[in-house]
Amino acid sequence: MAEFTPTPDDRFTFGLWTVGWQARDPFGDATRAPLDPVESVHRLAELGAYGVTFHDDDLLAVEPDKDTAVAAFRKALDETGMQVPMATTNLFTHPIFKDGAFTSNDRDVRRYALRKVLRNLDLAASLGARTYVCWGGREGAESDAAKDVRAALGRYKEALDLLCSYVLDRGYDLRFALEPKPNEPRGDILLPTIGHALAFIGELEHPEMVGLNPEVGHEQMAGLNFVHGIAQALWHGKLFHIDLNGQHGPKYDQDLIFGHGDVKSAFFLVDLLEHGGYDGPRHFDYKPLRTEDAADVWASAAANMRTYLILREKAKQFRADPEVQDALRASRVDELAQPTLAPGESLADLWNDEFDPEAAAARGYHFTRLNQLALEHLLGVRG
Ligand code: GLT
Ligand code: MN
Ligand code: MN
Repeated sequence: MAEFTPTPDDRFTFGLWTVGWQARDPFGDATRAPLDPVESVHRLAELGAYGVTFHDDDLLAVEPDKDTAVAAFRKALDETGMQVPMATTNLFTHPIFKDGAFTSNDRDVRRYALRKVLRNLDLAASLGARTYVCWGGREGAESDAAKDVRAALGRYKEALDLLCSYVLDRGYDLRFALEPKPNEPRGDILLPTIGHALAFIGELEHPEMVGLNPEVGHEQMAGLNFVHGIAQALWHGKLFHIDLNGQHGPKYDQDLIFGHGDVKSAFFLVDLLEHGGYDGPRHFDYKPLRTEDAADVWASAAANMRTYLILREKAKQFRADPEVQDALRASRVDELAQPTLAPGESLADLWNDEFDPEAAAARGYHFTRLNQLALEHLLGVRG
């Protein structure tokens, strides 16, 4: 259906490492050939995407010379009008980072990691990126004896403070977004959840320059409610960017297509993003299944965007349905926005309430009706 055909106005973006994933896993070799980033830019543009994102090393997938690779990438961007709203550094593939980058026990490695980020920050800024993601997949440990976590957090803060001061010195229009993940590849990763990362940001020298890039599957791996996490990130003004994908509960990081995991959570997530004030790119960080061939990769990229658009339409219909509006009122969802004390009231005024706790306790909230209405919209039997 044409209404579910993406356009750049929808601001869908993809990491080069997503469609370019060769499907190597801990048990098996690659099932797909390397993909030229130039081809990815063109194919994604044809599918209606708005932009691409990249790690420094992603640009070298088929062309080993950095200058040549960057020139070809820039040309593809110019030819297609594709944007680069976000960039990041690969601080996890090379064996040098086996004990982490910013928090490696080896000081020389920490210094090398900073240089690797600085180099790519210049490139990111020159391509117009506004967000710089830090996913610390190798920042962690397998043994509690191996890592002094308090010292590691000190080094993590030191790295971010230095990177912020560099961006300020250069006058770049860039902000950092931390991406939490509980585990994998490390046994335990530092800043494992949205909540841990938010608390950490409060300790930084430039907290206003650092926010979050939460990923659906990373919170769900920890059994957490992603929609609640995103709502809290929005409440703190810290949802700088988002990684959309799918996950079936607490297990290894599946990076499924958006909506191919917990579809009900995906529905409420789209509802929140569309009606909750997030105006950044809708970035897909997924992996085409290892079983898929080169052509299937593009079908999977299209599926992410189509699923988002379908859910966006469903969320709109849900909000517009008079029965849903009635159910929301009956459940008093809107009453929560009302401050508990009226303007001018003080705690002393609470004593004037005439209130029957037993009668209030007996009243139902009718949440079942609301949930069933959401489910029926999602299943396509309403609207
Ligand atoms: C890696 C990871 C993702 C991060 C990427 C950004 S790299 O693919 O699994 O979740 O977003 O560094
Ligand atoms: Mn991610
Ligand atoms: Mn992931």
